[in-house]
Amino acid sequence: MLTTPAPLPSAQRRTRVTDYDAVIAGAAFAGLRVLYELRDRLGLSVKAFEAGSDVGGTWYWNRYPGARTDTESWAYCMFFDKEFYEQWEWSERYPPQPEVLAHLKRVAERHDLYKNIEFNTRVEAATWDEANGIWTITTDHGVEVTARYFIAATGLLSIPLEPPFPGLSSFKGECYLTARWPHHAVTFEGKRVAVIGTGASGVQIAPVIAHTAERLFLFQRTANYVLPARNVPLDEEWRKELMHKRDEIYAMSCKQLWGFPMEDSTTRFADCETDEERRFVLDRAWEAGGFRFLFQGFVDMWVDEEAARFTQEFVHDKIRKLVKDPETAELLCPRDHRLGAKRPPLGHHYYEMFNRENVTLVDIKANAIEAITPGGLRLAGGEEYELDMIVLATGFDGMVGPLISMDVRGCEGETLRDRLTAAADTYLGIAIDGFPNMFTMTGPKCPGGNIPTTVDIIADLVGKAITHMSGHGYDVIEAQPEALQQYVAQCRRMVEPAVLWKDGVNVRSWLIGANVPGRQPAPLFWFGGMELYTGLIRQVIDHGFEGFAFRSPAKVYGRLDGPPLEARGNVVG
Ligand code: NA7
Repeated sequence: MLTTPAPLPSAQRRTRVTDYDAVIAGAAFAGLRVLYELRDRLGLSVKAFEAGSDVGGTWYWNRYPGARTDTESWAYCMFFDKEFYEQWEWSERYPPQPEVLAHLKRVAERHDLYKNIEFNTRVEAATWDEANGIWTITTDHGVEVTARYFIAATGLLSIPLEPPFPGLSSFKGECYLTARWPHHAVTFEGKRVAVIGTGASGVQIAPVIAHTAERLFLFQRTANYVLPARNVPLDEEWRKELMHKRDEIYAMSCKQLWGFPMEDSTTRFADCETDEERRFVLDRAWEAGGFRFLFQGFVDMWVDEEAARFTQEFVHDKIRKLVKDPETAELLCPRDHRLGAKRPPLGHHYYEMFNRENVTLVDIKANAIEAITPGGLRLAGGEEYELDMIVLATGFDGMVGPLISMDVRGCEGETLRDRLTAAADTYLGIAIDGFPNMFTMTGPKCPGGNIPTTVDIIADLVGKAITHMSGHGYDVIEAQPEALQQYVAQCRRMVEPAVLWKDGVNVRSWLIGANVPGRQPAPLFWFGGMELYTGLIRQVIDHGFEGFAFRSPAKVYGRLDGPPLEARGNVVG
């Protein structure tokens, strides 16, 4: 494992120039997968930089109690290593954070990926040199390296939004961001705890806190549709059955709308003649647990007004049955948006939690948090809450944030920051015109849902594109602007008729970037389903990388016609 010296004051910084074929920013699912692709399958020299002290990304930082996947374990994994897939033993239907982290570490160990990763090191900048066809990548330690390819594997949800509450630093108690949960143990016993936010993070952590805290105040601005996860341990028989179905599970994931190995429903709302039949369809999906409710209910629920309304009332009825206090139940019923406008969290006895004596739901929709005070929190209406701890589960600058957190400069000095804040657009989620030889592993408009499936497909395409370049003697690959625009238009066309777009803007859905102050909402994902996307990728590859342009700059530095510079010990002081 390589280590980085402590940063020097800028005046004393020594610049160490090394050359790699590819530099990767990030070492989680995407970074590890693409590192394997480029180093082991293509034989390139690759360097990865990772801000954390170990692999994992989201699963490294979001180590809050209760954190676990919302995807079933048998699909939330590294598919590329079949032998490993068949050996790894998941304990539950939805594995907890430490298990996902262990899975990623084991993959990195098995393939000796650690030796190519420099930890505690953040990529700060990347600058394209058109004349020489190279990227210069600068880290927060002041180290500069050059590479032909720059791969941003910086994740979707790695940049938390700055909590907007005045007075936060004055708070005298403990304060934690779920997205930056500390490594030391945190106890809730006997404490008065506030959780702010009812997205997936708040919904996961709250029931765990409720278990031991003296009091839990859950501050809710927008009521969410919390679907029952129906988590269970995997018994030996089930596990064995799944372990041998890797190919089948992967193939199913590559077909399903959101990349999950499940059958999509073909039942239309109008197919059912009576409300009883409709309730039967939804009940079956509700009991199946997790995202099955989204995909195994009505196929037209996302676009049919009546289906969406019926589904909304169905969930309201469930909430009223689960939550004993009628006033709390009504507050928990989402009324300002239909299911599908926000990413629904999965609940692990979430609604049942409100039946505990020590839990209070605080509605802040019309009575916002005005300030954090030294002793707690104050609402605009003047109500004060005395607190020992505040947990902030207030969301992320999804997709765009991780990319614009680096100062990336492409052709003619154009910055990725300007480009993506103006329009969160890429070609296939992978490439952007004006930023040659750069690939984004989960760029805006990549397929959403099960990210391990997405990054597997994208890593494969990146590998094939680079192989294609070597075979044809090309030095530079770049998305064609027309192809990007066509792809973006297709993404928009698919979203505009959907509940996500119609209701999502008003309720600040992060899936369309509507939660980031000052940002113009836009679809952040390809919502056309995995089958269409994989078909598109096949077409791109079969047609000689349709939508990409290839060229050779006047002079190319570090051609791949000898051992990589690093192997030759070419370190320039
Ligand atoms: P989310 O889903 O973006 O949820 C953030 C929550 O924080 C949401 O309930 C927000 O309310 C709330 N929030 C944000 N700002 C405020 C302010 N100023 N006042 C009150 N409440 C606020 O983030 P998560 O981390 O839970 O989940 C993100 C993804 O991680 C998830 O979808 C999975 O893919 C994994 P709002 O709804 O905007 O009213």
